[in-house]
Amino acid sequence: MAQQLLRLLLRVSEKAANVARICRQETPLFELLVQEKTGEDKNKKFVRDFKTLADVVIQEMIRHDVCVQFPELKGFIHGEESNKFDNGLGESVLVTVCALEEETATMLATVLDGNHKAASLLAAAIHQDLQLTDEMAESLELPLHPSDLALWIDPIDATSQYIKGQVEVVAEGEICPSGLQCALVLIGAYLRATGEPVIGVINQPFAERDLVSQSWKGQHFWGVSCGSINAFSIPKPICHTAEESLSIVLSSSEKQVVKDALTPLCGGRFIYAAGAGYKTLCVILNLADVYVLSEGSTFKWDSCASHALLRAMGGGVIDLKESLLSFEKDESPRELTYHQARPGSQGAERWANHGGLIAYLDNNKLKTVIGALLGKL
Ligand code: 2IP
Ligand code: CA
Repeated sequence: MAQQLLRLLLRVSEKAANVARICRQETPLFELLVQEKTGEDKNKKFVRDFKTLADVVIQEMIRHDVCVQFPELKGFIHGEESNKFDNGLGESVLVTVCALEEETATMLATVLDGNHKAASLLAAAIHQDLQLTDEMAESLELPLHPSDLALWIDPIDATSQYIKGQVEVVAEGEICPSGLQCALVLIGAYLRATGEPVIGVINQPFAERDLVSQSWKGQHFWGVSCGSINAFSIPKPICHTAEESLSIVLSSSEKQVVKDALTPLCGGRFIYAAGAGYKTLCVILNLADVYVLSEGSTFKWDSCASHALLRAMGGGVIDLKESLLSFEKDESPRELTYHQARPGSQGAERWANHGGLIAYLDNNKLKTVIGALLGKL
């Protein structure tokens, strides 16, 4: 049943976070991560670049571990990355996680241009048997069958922040505008039939740094929304204040016309942060009221996990353009769905959230924001 799936997703998200941390902590991997390959060197190597490989490896590890326990999900686990790597000589290799650590290390060494040290370190992290205890998740019973579900994985959201590795120091309860804290592992499950997001797991590998050892501690969040069951693990109580001014989190690249339309709602005091996943997490943690994005620059894997969490908490993520149209017709806002590719689009664009989005917890605040954007986009 799906409660076992939730527990497994929590475990694999922790393994994924661990791989992300190890790639920054272990010198042979870190050197590859920050190395920029240019010119001839870039074309000769098997690896397009190591940061892509780190993403792919995490995605394939999640796919492998989930399929071992839930074979019915085979073919229904989708992610941001393709696991096919090409070199300039027309050769290609499929990056897969093998049954044995040694086999995975051998496969990785071929894409890492014979770097056995890096390959072994990575394979060890992938095959680690990591446990994660979450009492609330363990006591939950879910009326869902894994064979009705499919997954979207974003192995590392805000990859550029992950590579740059900047450390932002902010007070507790404040939003990080950028830095390692914005990098997240996102795993969302949706219903194959309707595309409704039902289980969300978010793991933040770099949540807190120990000042003495300089090592990072992560944190994770989950939410489940199916039928009458709405459960979530959010450490802080949610307090919906009746404040008049809204706190709105935006991408630093948001359009001026959108900011102008929203200025009366927040006095122009916008909050900017990196990462689509992280901005949505800010709404989940009640650090912001809404995340507004007018562009189609996010994808199903960016929003599925946090959407399930927000639904569990009474909020959601809507398609902005469609919801503006339905608002005019006095209809309810349109929630994003996850099962259908956009007809006529190619590649990743098929899975873009084309109409932009608004992530929200409070319905009234959502309506206020839609009202302010009406006729402005
Ligand atoms: C990206 C990443 C970017 C974000 C974009 C996501 O995912 O999170 O930071 O842009 O929407 O798709 P912005 O920070 O302007 O919101 P990835 O890093 O996985 O490509
Ligand atoms: Ca992403």
